[in-house]
Amino acid sequence: MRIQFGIEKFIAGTAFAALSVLGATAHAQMAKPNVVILATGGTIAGAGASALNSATYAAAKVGVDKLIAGLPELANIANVRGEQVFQVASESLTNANLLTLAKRVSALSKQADVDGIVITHGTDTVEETAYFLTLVEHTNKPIVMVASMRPGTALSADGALNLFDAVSVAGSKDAMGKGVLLTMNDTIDSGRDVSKNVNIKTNAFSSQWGPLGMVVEGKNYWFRAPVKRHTMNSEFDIDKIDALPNVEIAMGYEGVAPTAIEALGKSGIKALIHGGPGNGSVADRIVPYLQKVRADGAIVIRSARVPDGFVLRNAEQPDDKYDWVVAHDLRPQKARILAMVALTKTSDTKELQRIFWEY
Ligand code: DAS
Repeated sequence: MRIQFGIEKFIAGTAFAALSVLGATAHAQMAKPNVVILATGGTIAGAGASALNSATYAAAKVGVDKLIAGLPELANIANVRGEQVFQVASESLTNANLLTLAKRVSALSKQADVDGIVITHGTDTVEETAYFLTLVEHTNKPIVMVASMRPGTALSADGALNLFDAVSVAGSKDAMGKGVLLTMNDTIDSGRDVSKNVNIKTNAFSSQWGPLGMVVEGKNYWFRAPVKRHTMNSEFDIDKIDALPNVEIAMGYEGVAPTAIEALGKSGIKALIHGGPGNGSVADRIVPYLQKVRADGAIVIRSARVPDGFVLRNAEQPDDKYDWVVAHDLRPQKARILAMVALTKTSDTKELQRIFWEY
């Protein structure tokens, strides 16, 4: 009986201990946010031939499960799972890819068991995807884009800490309601404002109006909040968008010929972004060609190739007279994103100009 009683007591004790551990683990897991990583490719998934290849490598090689497995520290801050949405270098993404990604983000954001979403992406066009998502995702949950300038195989690779930071921010309640974010190089930028400004350094990204904050050792330090409309305050909803109109860009420069504008005008575009020098200037010889684009029914939007500042309406060109729209502070590539989204709702130039002021 004694032995029997002893064994029963041992089994009971072990079971209790096991349940306590399981309970503690479950509690700990419950205490940690649930973060989904959507992987699309880029350098953060890249691989080079040697540790010295920080700039010569193949992007979009490493799968999301390997990225997660290579960063066991993630398990300390969140319950993480991954989905491989695409595996491409971001310069090759298409409008169809944007819609697929945005619809997956929307579906996940509606799940009660998802607290935040991280999107790993190439650096070349992450600023476009980030702006698109901030315009069309109706959620307050953190959506955090992340990329890297060096592949994980390189000396002083930046991807691992960038990804850790992104998961940390995506699992943070204080990152809610700030629109889509980009975490790179310890910095948290607004997806609307951020652009890639250096094509080969780890401090490649910045916003002309400044970052929103920093993330250091898993803690967020906020210094400002976005004032332009986004996410829950946006009139655009990806769940109601199934196609994006064709919007193209033509640059302005000394000696520019009208060839590109003429060809684009005949290609069925719904809007043409003109990326002019200075304050969105248009060469005298080009004005008639843009007027024809407008006369043929497409919208003309004046942006500037100058990265900072903003295009002033009726300054370099009589926009009221020509019925043109100005892109405010948006660079041509971002003006194209907003124009595509806006044109899913209206082609009225006064409404479009309002949208460019507000978003
Ligand atoms: N080609 C770049 C891209 O995929 C690689 C990178 O920097 O992520 O955007």
